[in-house]
Amino acid sequence: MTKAFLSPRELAQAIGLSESSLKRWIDDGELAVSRTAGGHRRIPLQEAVRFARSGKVAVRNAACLGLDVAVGAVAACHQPDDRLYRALFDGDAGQARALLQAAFVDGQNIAALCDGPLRCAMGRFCALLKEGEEGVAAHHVAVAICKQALESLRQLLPEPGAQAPAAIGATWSDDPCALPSLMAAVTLAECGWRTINLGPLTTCSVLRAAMIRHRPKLIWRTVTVIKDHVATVKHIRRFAAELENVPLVVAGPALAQLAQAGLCSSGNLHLAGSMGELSAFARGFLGLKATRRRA
Ligand code: B12
Repeated sequence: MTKAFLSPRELAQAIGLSESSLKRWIDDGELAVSRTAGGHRRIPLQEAVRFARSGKVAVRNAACLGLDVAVGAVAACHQPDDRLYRALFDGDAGQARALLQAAFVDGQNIAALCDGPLRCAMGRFCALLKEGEEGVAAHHVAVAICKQALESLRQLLPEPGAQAPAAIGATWSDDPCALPSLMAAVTLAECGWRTINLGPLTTCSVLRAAMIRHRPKLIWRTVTVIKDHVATVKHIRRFAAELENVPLVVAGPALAQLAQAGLCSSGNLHLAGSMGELSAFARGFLGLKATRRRA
């Protein structure tokens, strides 16, 4: 169970500083703290993690942050990481979460973790589909563990402010793959968006209902397993046209077949290849808005 707040002593131990040095960082405004009724400083976990990832200090003992990250990070690169794959295959949710949290606290961003180690590890499950129901069961266990780990990373992000723009997304209506849409939600949350993920098998009409309520500034759709490519291309184009100026980002392994059936980026429809691209697009979009407001 992670703690919501840390004392200056706990954070000082985690980053190998003296308590008095840490209090100086606090007094200089480098770290936001709240006070207990007795006037003692308390650091919200998300703020402690932000500080640890800022590059100004290095985490020496992440267990002091209340995270189970003592086993070493996975590299956010496109090399296969056997430890993550083994954890997913063995159903070891704690180990998978620990590997990913370690990489995150080390400074890796969510998009890089999704595009790198998570994608590589999940890709290795393909071969198991040939093994019938046992293979399918292994897929579901791995997906469930990845979902838990991603949710645990989301807990370490600062809460989006009241003014944060909303983004809504879901997988395509006949697509059962849960993970990419959750990845998009957590990637956008890291970029400062308030995200609502409707998950797999979501129709456009359900998405429309959510849009009326949450007024999103960005929509994402993931396309992993698509049955009718030609019909889906038509639906995506029609849906994008309905959204007018709201950008619609579509991505996933089925994109290649959809592109063959004539889908391409145009107007508010953006085809992406990775969470890194989504992150760059979402950050660019916010930067653009801020510049326009200043002008
Ligand atoms: C898990 C899985 C399943 C699970 C899903 C369980 C669940 N609850 O989610 C189950 C067992 C149900 C399943 C079933 C099937 N599957 Co399957 N499955 C996978 C597997 C192994 C992992 C999917 C996953 O989560 N990947 C993890 C993410 C990280 O990887 P990714 O999807 O590539 O996403 C990355 C990028 O593409 C991009 N991205 C993806 N979406 C989006 C969206 C946005 C907005 C953005 C910005 C970026 C982005 O960013 C991600 C991170 O880098 C993939 C293999 C693979 N390489 O992915 C096959 C795969 C998706 N399955 C496939 C197939 C064919 C099937 C079946 C049809 C097999 C069959 N013959 O029965 C069935 C379909 C079932 C159905 N009901 O329709 C194919 C799809 C081929 C295609 N579209 O071209 C794949 C790619 C395997 C393959 N190489 O053949 N599957």
